[in-house]
Amino acid sequence: MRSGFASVVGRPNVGKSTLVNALVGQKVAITTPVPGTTRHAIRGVLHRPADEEGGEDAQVVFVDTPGLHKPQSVLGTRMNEVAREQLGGVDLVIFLVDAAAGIGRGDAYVAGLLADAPVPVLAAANKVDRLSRAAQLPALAALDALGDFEEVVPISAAAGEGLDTLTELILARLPEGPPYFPPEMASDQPLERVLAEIIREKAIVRMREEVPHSVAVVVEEVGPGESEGVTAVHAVLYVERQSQRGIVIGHQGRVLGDIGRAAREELELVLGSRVWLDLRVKLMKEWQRDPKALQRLGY
Ligand SMILES: Nc1nc2c(ncn2[C@@H]2O[C@H](COP(=O)(O)OP(=O)(O)OP(=O)(O)O)[C@@H](O)[C@H]2O)c(=O)[nH]1
Ligand SMILES: [Mg+2]
Repeated sequence: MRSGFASVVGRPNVGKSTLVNALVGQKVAITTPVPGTTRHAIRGVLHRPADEEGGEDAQVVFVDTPGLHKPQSVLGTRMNEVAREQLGGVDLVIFLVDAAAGIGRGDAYVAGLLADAPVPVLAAANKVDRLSRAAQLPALAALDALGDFEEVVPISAAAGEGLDTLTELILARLPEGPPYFPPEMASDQPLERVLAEIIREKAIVRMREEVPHSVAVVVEEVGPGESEGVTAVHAVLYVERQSQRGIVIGHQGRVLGDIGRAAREELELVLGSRVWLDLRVKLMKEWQRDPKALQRLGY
């Protein structure tokens, strides 16, 4: 069988997590319109059995990474490190850009880092569903000019365009190898992390400006609830400043209530049971700038 690891890297918000979810065929990473959403390296596994026409079994472990950016906090620096660590120890790298937003300096910076990558790089221009065919060509040319890539392909992670082609290009570059994950595993993330990320996603999309970046979620306990068939999830949503507490809770607790309801719906799907969500808001002053706090929060 063929198997291997493929990292997805790029500047924030280009659609890396959306792409990994689409390639894996299920949600393994949260996605939001806010740049800087992904904070960990998240492995998502595509299990592909040999098809009828022959071929062989394959397993691709995609690695979603934080967007590479100019850091403004210890967290930002840590996120960049996490992404850069995933340029090594993999079989290939997928360099993703947002073709609809235009290819710019942030992309050129990432391309510069990839120039030293010891593995083949496939470049993909994402979000082409937002571009006319005529507008795709200059975008692809601009991407091609950024480096020495094995291939440059147009895709839409959200609309599913070009993903079969991209998958074939990836599979063709994987070595013979063993399966790295058992067939039932789609992600390497521990359950508590998966649940915390879902809650964070629901919070981020209800926040503005700097608040999404100040939110961290820790799931402290998952266990049987008080009534039969209910799972109790105890979670803490951390903010950095006293003023953010009020924003997250909202007038008469409405914002927190909305976050909790949206999160609970998805937690129930993941856990396959009814969920009682105990979600508390706590202040951890300036945690983004505090290495000890980062460690406590799992970053
Ligand atoms: N129109 C369109 N939108 C897309 C596409 N792919 C992703 N998006 C949107 O782009 C936004 C960012 O997507 P993410 O997948 O979270 O981006 P990311 O690169 O993982 O971002 P960070 O984790 O912040 O670095 C979301 O609103 C997605 O819905 C696409 O192919 N077409
Ligand atoms: Mg992401």
